Amino acid sequence: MTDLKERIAAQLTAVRDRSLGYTAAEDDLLVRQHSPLMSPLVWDLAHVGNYEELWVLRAAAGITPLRPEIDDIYDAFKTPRRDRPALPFLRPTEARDYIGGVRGRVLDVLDAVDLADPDPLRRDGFVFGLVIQHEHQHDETMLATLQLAGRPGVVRDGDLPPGLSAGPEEVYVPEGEFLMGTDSLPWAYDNERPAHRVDLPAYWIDRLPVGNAAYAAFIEDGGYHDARWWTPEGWRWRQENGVFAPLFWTRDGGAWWRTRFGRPEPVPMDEPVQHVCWYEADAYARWAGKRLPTEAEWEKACGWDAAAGRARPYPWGEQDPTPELANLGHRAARPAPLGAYPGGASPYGAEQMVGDVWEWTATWFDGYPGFRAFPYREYSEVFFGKEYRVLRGGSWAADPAAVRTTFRNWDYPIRRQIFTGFRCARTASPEER
Ligand code: AVJ
Ligand code: FE
Repeated sequence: MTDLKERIAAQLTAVRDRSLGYTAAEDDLLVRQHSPLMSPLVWDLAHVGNYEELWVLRAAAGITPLRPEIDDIYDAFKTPRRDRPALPFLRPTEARDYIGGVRGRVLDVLDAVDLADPDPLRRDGFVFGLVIQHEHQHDETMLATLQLAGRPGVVRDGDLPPGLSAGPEEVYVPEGEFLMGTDSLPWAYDNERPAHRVDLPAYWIDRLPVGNAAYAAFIEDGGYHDARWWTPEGWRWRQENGVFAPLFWTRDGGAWWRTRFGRPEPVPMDEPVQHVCWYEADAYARWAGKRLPTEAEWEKACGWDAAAGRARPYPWGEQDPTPELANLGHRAARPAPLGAYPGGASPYGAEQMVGDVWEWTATWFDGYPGFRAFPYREYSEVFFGKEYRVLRGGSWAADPAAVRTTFRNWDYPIRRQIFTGFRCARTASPEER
């Protein structure tokens, strides 16, 4: 086997071990719905197998459908999440058998395939990258479900580096063009393409994500009770839902507590805030005298190397993420303290851009100029428009295989169960340029 094939095989195994680990639970936990926002866990599990069957076995390798009668059950567009409990989905044992059977054949296809074949599904193993990233994304979704279920102990609680770095509150990004998106990363999704020049005025962006201490100051300053800081839609959302703090936070006397995977603990004031929706992030930014960065501002601050005239795949460069560079890959069930990754800084000096928490941006999810759907419209194109806001950077529950400078995620502005925080930005004033 070639190096690439070995890497693909190892990644397929690693992501499947994680999926099976997170669903190594009693049947009842897996078939029940824990929130109308989420699928039953065993639906996610068989859905990743069905996706693998559709794309690797049928589309790329032309293999006859194994179980065509279940396709509709696992089509995310046929049944919204809240209605999935009523589907005749495979029960846990059957689901594990099914995805195991698919996986065996996928490995046979991998063995036989020519990764230099110009067919765009096969070239550079694109279709394997597609299913690996897809399964990682569902693992993150399953974790959000397990947290809503209050399930403790699902993620190991590994060590994370201490918050060490000192530096300015904001870093400066001078005016100028940069190259957004990519034409060259072989496993990039359609929505990351094509690379295109974007010219931005000078701006400041927070060196670090907004932390719990700063966010608590917003709450204590009455931020949730002052319509000035909120957009009209955000204010309506806040009032209708009676929200006064991030999801999973409660007040006990003078102290903030949070429930993390079913276990209450004092809110660690040195961690990035997470479980805030776009409206909350946007309101905080206005309160702080700033705004959310646009998606382009976020990407330039993350990866643009002006001296080299090139975008970096990660803020620190080409090297794959390591535990010293970023908090990715489910090392612990939480973001690392602010300032834990000075070595992971971007050329402009922004830290923790990748890992820890997804970061809300000001931008609606849309296609780049010249966008072409590949391999199917329902991955990204059907979500374009003014309904979803772009999230960037990946969380502690994202995997390195599905995070990079150009990687785009998106969600409704009301979503809070996802592992999401934010940082602020502001346009540089003329005197600052
Ligand atoms: C990119 C995370 C918004 O979970 O809906 C999973 C990823 N696409 N299966 C989602 C996805 C198809 C998607 N997000
Ligand atoms: Fe999916």
